[in-house]
Amino acid sequence: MTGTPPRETAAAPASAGVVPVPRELVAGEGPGFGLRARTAVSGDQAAVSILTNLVAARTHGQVAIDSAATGPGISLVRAETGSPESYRLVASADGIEVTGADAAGLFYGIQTLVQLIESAAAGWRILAATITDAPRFSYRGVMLDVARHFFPVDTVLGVIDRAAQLKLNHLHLHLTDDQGWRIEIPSRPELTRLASGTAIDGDPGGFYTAEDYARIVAYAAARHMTVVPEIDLPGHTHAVGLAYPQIVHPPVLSEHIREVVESYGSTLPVAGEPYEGLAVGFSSLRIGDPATETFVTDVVTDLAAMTPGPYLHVGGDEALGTDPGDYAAFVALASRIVAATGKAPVLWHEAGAARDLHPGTVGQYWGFVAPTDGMDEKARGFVARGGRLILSPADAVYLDMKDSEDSALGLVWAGGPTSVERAYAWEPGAVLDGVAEPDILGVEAPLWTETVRSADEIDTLMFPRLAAAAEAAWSPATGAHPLRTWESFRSRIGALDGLWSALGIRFRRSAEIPWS
Ligand code: TNX
Repeated sequence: MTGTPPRETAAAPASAGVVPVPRELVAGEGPGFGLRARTAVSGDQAAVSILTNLVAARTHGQVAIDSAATGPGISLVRAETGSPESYRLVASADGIEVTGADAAGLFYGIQTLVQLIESAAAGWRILAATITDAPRFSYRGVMLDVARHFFPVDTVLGVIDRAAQLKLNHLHLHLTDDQGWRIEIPSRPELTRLASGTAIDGDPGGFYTAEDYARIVAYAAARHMTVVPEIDLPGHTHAVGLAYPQIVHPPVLSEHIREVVESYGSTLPVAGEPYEGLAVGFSSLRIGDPATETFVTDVVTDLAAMTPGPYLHVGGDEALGTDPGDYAAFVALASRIVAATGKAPVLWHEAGAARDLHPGTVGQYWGFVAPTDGMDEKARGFVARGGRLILSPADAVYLDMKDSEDSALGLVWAGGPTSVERAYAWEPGAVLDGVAEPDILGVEAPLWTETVRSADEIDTLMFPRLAAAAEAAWSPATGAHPLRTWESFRSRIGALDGLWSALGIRFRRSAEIPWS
């Protein structure tokens, strides 16, 4: 640790429920700020309304934040100076001041403030503290797979609220897969008309209209979150074949695929029929066919026009049904098609081995914390071409891994069930040799939904492990901060019980956490 050593100690009460842990936190003296039934507020209007809603929820309607109230209160200020997304919070018995460098910084300061609310004998109070905070990485993501199972818009909005509260700022939507195409593409209406109706195990399908998608994007933006849409190519495209059979190969039913299908107790995919099983890697676009290139251009161009954020993800994972040479040529082509729309292409790490990727293409690493099978080498390929990496180590941050052996929800392929401790105990800077801090764009926790059917099940798998990913994405590196430890994290998470319950999050009370 360089510079001023943080004065916080593990025992300091004001760190109680602050997750992710802030850069610097100094616990104040005394009982903190007592919230009155009507507590005065002043400052930025958008921020006031966010705070008002959160405080009402947290205090079960007992405290109203009110600009017309008098007495000591809360001031919310946008400084318009300082590093992006940073904030400073000073809470004492006399009042509270939250100063954001920008609107996002102020939003994050409010999230911290709400985590400092405690119920005491004398009523609700905010712990005394001085906090100076800024993120480590600019990309802090969560991914929701809406292809294996489809989730209504309101469920997606709930995920945005839950992630934003942990200072995550990107929502990656996995919009297409073998089981369904979930986003209206105006120039290709057959995709949603013919390929969106079903999901895994005969569950209902669905898709987002362009209007639905715009609503998700706007709701996310109001919470300082950028939507990253993913169209998974050239594998994971069985559903495309329901709409455009001429550009998709019949399923490649290798021995491997037969084994995978069998292990899931599913049936084999059949060309032209909706696929309701779990197996992956059997489908592929026909590479080199001009009709395929036109298709990709149409889809990417429409999606880019619908997406204000800078990124567009074109998949590239597990293309076992595609010839390796064709694969390399295709991902390079797809990266150029994305770049031509002005967006930054993002691809899963497999594509990093392709020579002609568009320079600057972002890679998403989903290997293990200790890389196997040359996956790290592929990830380094992006950096060699001027791109940066999003880290999603599967054995740490894959939210769809079972959280315990006996859980009915989730899968186990990434090293078996993932404990909260395993989700926490990894350091982004230590996963890939030869990848330096500036090469890391950020951290993202994906939730694949083969076994997930409802908003409650999403919560059960996301919480509390999403908070571990958020701390890896936001807080200083392990070893560079006294509270960046599992022991501190588990006690801070335990103190969030009241807030998460009040927000309606159906988190699982993992036995690893001292819930309070
Ligand atoms: C691997 S990780 C996949 C997905 C599955 C997931 C299940 C990656 C890029 N692909 O197709 O849903 O495992 O955990």
